[in-house]
Parts: sequence; structure tokens; C-alpha cells
Amino acid sequence: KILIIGACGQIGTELTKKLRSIYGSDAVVAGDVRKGDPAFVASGPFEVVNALDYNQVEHVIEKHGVDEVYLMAALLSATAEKNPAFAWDLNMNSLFHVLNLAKAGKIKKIFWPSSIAVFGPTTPKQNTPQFTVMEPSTVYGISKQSGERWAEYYHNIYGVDVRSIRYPGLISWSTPPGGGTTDYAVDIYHKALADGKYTCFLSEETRLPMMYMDDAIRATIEIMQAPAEDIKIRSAYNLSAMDFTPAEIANAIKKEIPNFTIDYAPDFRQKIADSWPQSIDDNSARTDWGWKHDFDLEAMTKDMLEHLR
Ligand code: VAH
Repeated sequence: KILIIGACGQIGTELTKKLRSIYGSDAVVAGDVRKGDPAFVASGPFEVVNALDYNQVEHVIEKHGVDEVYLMAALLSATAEKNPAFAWDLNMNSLFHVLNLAKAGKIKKIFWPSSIAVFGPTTPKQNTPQFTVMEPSTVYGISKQSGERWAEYYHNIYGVDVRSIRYPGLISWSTPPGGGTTDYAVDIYHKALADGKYTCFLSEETRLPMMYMDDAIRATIEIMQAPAEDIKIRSAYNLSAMDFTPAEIANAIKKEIPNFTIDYAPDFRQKIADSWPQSIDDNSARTDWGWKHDFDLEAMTKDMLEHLR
């Protein structure tokens, strides 16, 4: 049985649906501190669970016989900068709770999301390697880098089977973005259809690694289904599909919506974006567990607009 903590979030919502379509609704318990929309809750077991409450998490695991946990609850980069103490508390202590439940033998396998935010201003920005300098300059990035260190430690010292991916910016038509710096790449499609124009909070040449949500969900499930011996990296795997700038995604949209216009008004998120890589080398994921992406910018744009129109 699977428990998703943070099931109502940007990734969690789609992950829950996909896992239920693979394993059956009753095999996947959706957990979130928010109640979640009734339709979602009606489609399978749902528990209100606070990722920071060890006893609540343990109770849900025992009540449903859960043996795999996907811990998707976190504050993302932009929100975390506004709430550093809570972001550190939520992002770190929720991970310790789940790692300790696995160490105590109460769950068998954990998925925990890392991010390209673990890289900082001193990291090489082109084709960022799997192993390189990592001096994250955001609260979110610091928590993700620390989380990777602890995940690897719990695997090496206590044999915990925890698996992780450094997600790039994720774009989905069906779930709103969750307070990240890459959220512009979701907002732009909605505004292009609604208003025919978009004011971007990053500058036009800000290149960032990105991925369509379909690819991210598939990667998450594939790394969890891989044989344990194939997962040679227990901090987190670099993962990549594409990288683009606001100008490039705007041009891709203009091919479908010719009159679309974009202008730029960079805000505090520009500094966060400037500290991150522009492109990622994900050869370790491709070699160790057969990762390969499907969606490029053009395919994503077609699929986004098709679903949102
Ligand atoms: C954020 N979407 O912007 C997340 C992600 C790499 C970006 O970590 O914070």
C-alpha cells in the first residue's frame, strides 16, 4: 500500500491519480494537511495528515498497512524565502519522520523529491554534472541539499531504501503551480489563452531546466519500480528533459496563438533563478535506471494548450 503525503500539491495531485491508475484506487492513500477537493477524495482513501506530526503519519501507516511513502509536502523556493523557519521545519522534519519510520521497519520504501535548487551560484551552469560544487543560496535549496545528505546517510547507515530525483521546473495543465520560481512557465499558458498577453516575473533570457509533468510523474514511478541494486545514487539523481528561456516559451506559444505578446517585469524571483543551473547532465539517471524524457518544448506547448483551451 502507498501513502502520498502532500497529495493535494502540484506534483502530489497528479502522482496520486497516476499511482491509482496503476495499482488501483484502494492501494493508494492520499494524505494532506488540506482537505483536498471532494472529487479527488471520493476517488480513493484520503486522510488529513500533517507531515510534521510523527504520530499522525505513523497512525495512517498502521491503519492502512502502508509500506511505501511518497513525501511530496514542502515549501518551494519563492514561498520558502518568505518563511525561512517554517520552510526549514516542514522540509526537514517531515523527511526525518519518514526516514525514522523506515529505520524502525514500519515502511519499506520512500520517495523524496529533491530539486535543481540544490545547486547554487558557484555551480557550473551548463550541463551541470551529477557530482559538483553545491552552495545553494535559497532556504529551499539548503533544505533540499541537507535532505539529500540525510537520505544518503540513512541508506548507508540504516539500509533505508529511499530514492530521490532533482526535479527541474515542472509544468502541468491540471495542477496549479506551488509557489516556485519556475511557476511563470505554467502561468504563461493560462494568461496566453485568457488575455493574449503575459507579464513575466523573470527576464527574457533567463534559461532554466524544465520538464513536463507527464515526464516527471513517469520518472518518479520508474525510479521507485527499479530494482534496488540499480539505484546507485542515494542522494538524488539529476533529471532533465529540456531547458528554455521565457522568450523561447513565448515563441513556442506564438506558433499556436499568433497574437500572443509577452513583456518582462523581473521580481525577487529573478535572483533565485540566477542562482540555478541553465541545463542539467542527467546521464547517471539514463545509465542507472533507463531514464529518458518524452516531451520537448513544442510537444509540451501543444499538449498544454490542447488541455487548457
Ligand atoms: C521551485 N518548482 O521553483 C520548484 C522547483 C526547480 C524549481 O524546485 O521552487
